[in-house]
Amino acid sequence: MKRLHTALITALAALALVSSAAAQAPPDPYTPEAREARLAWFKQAKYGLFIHWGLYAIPAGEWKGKRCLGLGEWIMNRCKVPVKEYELLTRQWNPTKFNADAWVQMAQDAGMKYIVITSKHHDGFALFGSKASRYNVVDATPFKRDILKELAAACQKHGMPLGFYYSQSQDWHEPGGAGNDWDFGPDESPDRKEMKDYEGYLRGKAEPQVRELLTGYGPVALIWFDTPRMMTKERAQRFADILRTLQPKTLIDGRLGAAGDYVSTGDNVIPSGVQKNYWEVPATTNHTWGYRKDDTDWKSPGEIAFKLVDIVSKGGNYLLNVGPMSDGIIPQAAQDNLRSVGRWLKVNGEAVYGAGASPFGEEMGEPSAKGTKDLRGQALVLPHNEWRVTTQPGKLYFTFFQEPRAPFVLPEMKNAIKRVYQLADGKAVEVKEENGRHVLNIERPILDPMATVVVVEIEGDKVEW
Ligand code: FHN
Repeated sequence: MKRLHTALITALAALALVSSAAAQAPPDPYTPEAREARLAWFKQAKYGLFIHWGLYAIPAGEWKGKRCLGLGEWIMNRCKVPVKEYELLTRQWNPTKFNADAWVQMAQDAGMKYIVITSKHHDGFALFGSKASRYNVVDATPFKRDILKELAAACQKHGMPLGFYYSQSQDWHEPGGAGNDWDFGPDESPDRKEMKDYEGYLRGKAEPQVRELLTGYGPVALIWFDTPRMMTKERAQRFADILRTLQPKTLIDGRLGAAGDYVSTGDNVIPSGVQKNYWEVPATTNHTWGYRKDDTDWKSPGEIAFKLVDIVSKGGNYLLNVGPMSDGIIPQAAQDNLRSVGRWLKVNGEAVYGAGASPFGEEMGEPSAKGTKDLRGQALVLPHNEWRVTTQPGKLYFTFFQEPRAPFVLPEMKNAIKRVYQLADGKAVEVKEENGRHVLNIERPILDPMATVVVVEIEGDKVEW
């Protein structure tokens, strides 16, 4: 009896130990619940500013007096500039007009809710002081200022989440990094054997630099990995583990090479319909990411507003890029266009921030009657761009990009309608019932020719059919 009693006490003590250890252990960042919690701010934010900035802003699309076609930040690759030559750009890096506060202020004026900046792009040059490689803004340039430190401080001051783009695979500066075949030969043999000391590069530069980003710059909202060449599951997992250990709340984008927290679509690729998973589209304001002096074909505020609402109505986030010039100034035309959208968002933001996807879908387009497939092999959808729907509990936001037909017949739903009004001025919109359908009489000319939001308040949280 006494033995049984002792055994019971020992078992209870062990149980208490285990449960107190469990209470103290940090929550497992790999659970679906932890992922969902990490994504809460992202789901709310919807619209972010991408910044591609680096040495490539100096040549700005031209090498030795010749235009070098392609993306501005790819100039080293496109014109096969040897490392030793490209490195010399560091001597010219002196962006005296760089002002982190002004950038964050611009993002805020634009209505953007997070910022992601290139901490190191494919050219291998780091915009932050790094012990892992001296090829960085502090150690290799006359400017010496840590761009990311200043931006992180400004973001903290303005309450703006900040994330870092990091090119984990391609590094054209390093013999072991992927992508530089003009100085260091091909990455892989024709039978796909690795030809470089890629492991050495990952362990000696990329992984330590990601650690530096997660330990020296306060809370990091996300790390935006890109072009996962030779990124095996095991290698990608090493990066994921660094993040989950150092900052378990930091999001991983969709281009690490193993499951991130959300899907990153192709550049400028907006899906044709609602997507279930969390997703984000990285997009340009002209046709390049890094600054090119010859690219002035800017998206208009109307185009940007349409894309933003279109993306939100399909359940995604819009990460829209600017490429600052080498003096630190974001091209004025891009700033102006973004600020115009920001003014629209000031009165219409309810239809965007934290808004859910459309419950309908017919407004987005129709599959080609010929059964044609697009470049990705998906059914080709002929888009309709007149209006989009986003949602909040009990509310449907109809955003019109063209003056709607009058009367405008609402899509079918069982819910009773409580109230209909224009979001920008609160003015009531007349609603009638005809043949069992709700019909709106929206005033003409339309209130805001760029985009007018009409709110339909319904009985119940969600649309019912
Ligand atoms: O090669 C990069 C490119 O320079 C740019 O950074 C974009 C942004 O999504 N990502 C890669 C191409 O998809």
